[in-house]
Amino acid sequence: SLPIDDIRRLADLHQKPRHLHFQYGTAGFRTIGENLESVMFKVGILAGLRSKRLDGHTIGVMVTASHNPEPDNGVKLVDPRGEMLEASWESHATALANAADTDAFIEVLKNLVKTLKIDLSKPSRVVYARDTRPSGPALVAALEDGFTALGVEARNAGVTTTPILHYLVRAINTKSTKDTYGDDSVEGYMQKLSTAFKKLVAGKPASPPLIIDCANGVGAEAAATLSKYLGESLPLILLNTETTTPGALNHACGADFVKTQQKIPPSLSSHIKAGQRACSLDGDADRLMYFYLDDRSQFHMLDGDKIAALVAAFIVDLVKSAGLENEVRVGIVQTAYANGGSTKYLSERLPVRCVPTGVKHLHHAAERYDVGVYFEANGHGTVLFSPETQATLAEHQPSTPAQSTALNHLINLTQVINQTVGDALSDMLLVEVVLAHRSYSGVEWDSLYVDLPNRLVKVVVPDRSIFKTEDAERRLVSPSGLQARIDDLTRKYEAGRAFVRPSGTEDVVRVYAEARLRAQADELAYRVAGLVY
Ligand code: NG1
Ligand code: ZN
Repeated sequence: SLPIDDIRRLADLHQKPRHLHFQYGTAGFRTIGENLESVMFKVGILAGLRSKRLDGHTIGVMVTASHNPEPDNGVKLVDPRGEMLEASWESHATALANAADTDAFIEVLKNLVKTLKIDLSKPSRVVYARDTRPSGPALVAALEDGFTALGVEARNAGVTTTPILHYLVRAINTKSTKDTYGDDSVEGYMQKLSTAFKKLVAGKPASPPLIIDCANGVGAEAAATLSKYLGESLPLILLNTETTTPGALNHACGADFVKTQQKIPPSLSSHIKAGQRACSLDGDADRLMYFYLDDRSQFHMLDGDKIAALVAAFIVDLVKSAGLENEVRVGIVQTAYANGGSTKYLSERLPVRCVPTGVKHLHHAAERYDVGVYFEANGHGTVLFSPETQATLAEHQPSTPAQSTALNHLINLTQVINQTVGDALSDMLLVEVVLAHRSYSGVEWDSLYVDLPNRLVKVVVPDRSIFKTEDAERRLVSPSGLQARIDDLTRKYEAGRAFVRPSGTEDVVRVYAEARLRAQADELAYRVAGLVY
């Protein structure tokens, strides 16, 4: 049975602040770090229960608030294959987090054990990590109390990136099996990525050093380690690596800044020269934005949509060259935020699906293709090779040297890509591989298609729950009549497209608009926002 005395004693130390309500949303629990202690303790216990439910397989816990401001923090669980927590458990997490006091919490726990048929005699194993936020150590201590309360075998992965934690979960759970994913250490991960990368770029002209804006976050440490493994194969210049300077994290830098401001982080301007490219990570290194300055020093952004277009076209060509076009179908998954220019370009070449915001939706849709490429416009994404496709690649007998080369490239791509979750550093290597193979600079990559000018605005409303959507969040069903008014407005703009949806991570409604001309996209966004307000 549950160790009630231990749970009660420790739960009393981590009381829920009375006035707060918590919600396990698209990014787990996320709010001001100071408010999260009780949640962390409970998540520690929940992770242990999930492990017991899954026969002692290792569950991951990541403490991060990604691209959000430094005072925020958050926590999410990672399932044994390195994927997001199964959706049905999100409501269990929410129920536990909102139990008002220790008695109520123990009641909810007992109910969960009963309804989920959890065998408490099973072992429970968890691996956990945090990003560089100042609130991290105290929150991790509360999490560890949760592990202690249930008697979880917990492994501390220290301060590391979200995608590395996902990798570790998968590597631990596949250790000494035929599906082994790599050595379960940061070094194992770096070794895996860099070995595959070096094979993929062998014989290509040396790349000029690549500037990485590390958002003053945990990506700085991971990138420094990766750089050692890459050596001459890809020289890196790391900027915004101030992980201990108060207030620096994600401040006027990082992938979210680049995407939302559509400009170069000021801290980079003196480092990047005309014609050069660079990239930005977010605060936990799972989002990646590229950009370059043209020869007139004009800024151009290469976002998740551009990455998807670059990578998908490359994989399609390799599949053809390997003689596998009848066996291996490549498809794309996007969200409503994908630029209309990218959707047009991609759908002329490949099957494209649109799904609601949130990695779990993208990931699951991508699993339905033989090779599923998914990227959010904000730079979060990866490529999934189905188990059948990986077997096909391993068994296929190429009939020409060209087929053999293409096949090896595909196999190496499965190694350089973090298939558990989007990983800025792995995605960066992937982009650099394609650029090297295509002999593209930023200019040629950018010219695959032209982005429609677009504008994203936030609207604070009294109650965002009245906004309900359909058609992958592209249309509103409630408040009634609002969608018709948005349609009327949108029709007036050439290539106009606009949609409204409630944010899953902030207490706001988001309005997105695009149109042929910059001024029109801005005007449409502000007029739609006016309808919402
Ligand atoms: P919300 O707040 O639901 O729009 C944001 C991002 C998502 C996704 C999640 C999870 C935008 C417009 N939205 O979601 O794409 O990354 O955070 O972190 O960028
Ligand atoms: Zn992130």
